Amino acid sequence: MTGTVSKPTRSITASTDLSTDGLLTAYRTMRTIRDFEERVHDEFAGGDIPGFVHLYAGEEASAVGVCSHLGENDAIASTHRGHGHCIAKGVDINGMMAEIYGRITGSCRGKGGSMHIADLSKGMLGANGIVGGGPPLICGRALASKHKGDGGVAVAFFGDGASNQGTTLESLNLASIWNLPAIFVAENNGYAEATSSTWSVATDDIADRAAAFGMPGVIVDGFDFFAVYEAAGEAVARAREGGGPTLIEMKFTRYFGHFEGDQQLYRADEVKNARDNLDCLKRFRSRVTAAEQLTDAQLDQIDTEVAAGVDAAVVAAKAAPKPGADDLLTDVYVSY
Ligand SMILES: Cc1ncc(C[n+]2csc(CCOP(=O)(O)OP(=O)(O)O)c2C)c(N)n1
Ligand SMILES: [Mg+2]
Repeated sequence: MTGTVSKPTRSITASTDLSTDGLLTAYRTMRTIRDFEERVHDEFAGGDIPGFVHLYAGEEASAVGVCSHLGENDAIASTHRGHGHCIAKGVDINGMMAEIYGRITGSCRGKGGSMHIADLSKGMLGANGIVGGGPPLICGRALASKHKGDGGVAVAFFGDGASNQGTTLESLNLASIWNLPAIFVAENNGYAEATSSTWSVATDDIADRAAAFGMPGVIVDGFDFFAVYEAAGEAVARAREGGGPTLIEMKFTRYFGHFEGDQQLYRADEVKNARDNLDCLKRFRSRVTAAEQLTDAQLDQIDTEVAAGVDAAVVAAKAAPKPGADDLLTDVYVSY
């Protein structure tokens, strides 16, 4: 089962500095990720989507709570479970859906698929099939920003499994000794494939490792958008002001299997409990309606608009052509 929380976990806080528009955008983005993922889950079962697909549903508050603080000058590196990070960083869902279907209209002209969606124009450095591949990338990006003095911050999202990779630990060390504007977001969903983090992670809390690298470490309830938003806001502000890196650990549950097709024989009813009692979208809705910041009608309207947008993305993706033989030798090298 998932790791025991041995320290206070940040949960819902008293207030937020988000405006009405900011709240609406955060909800719309989380809802877009959820609908996108639920739809890809259904479509994958139909057999038209090639390759491996790893879904992010359940973890939306992490991507959106962090990326709400980022702008065009900031960059993120993602994982094999990357759709949510892409959407939160502003990548177009039409291009993403087409990419997942392997169509020429895709974000990477249909040649990357689910695990390799990237959009450098949005500061989205790429989903990544290499577990632990993101942390070194953001050290490079953060170092570049530091040298250029452009105020940019770089964020790596990675899993509990990736937290054990040498690349991640080396990156934490580099970011600290170079005092980089870097943020390391450990998305602890309790499993690396079918292996429980209680078997694979030596400490109960990944955030504890921050002390070994001389940086702040914080544990956040990853189902709670507001707790994520607050913790990420502090980390981003510190990084921008030259205060160096932070390690943030999100604790939550993924709603689908490790990959589409996973029978999930290693877990029982934790998903039902999370969907019923912990879900980030439900909690966001109850909090903002109770505080009279937004109304159910406003949120319902977003639900309707998002569903239509995701539907249109699927229709367009299915209708688009696949790359042809002529496309085999294009996009092989990047021109600088
Ligand atoms: C370097 C490397 N080792 C192993 C794998 C196979 N692999 C793919 S995903 C995964 C588990 C990753 O778990 P975690 O980091 O917790 O991310 P999660 O899938 O839970 O989001 C593994 C071992 C890989 N892709 N790359
Ligand atoms: Mg994991």
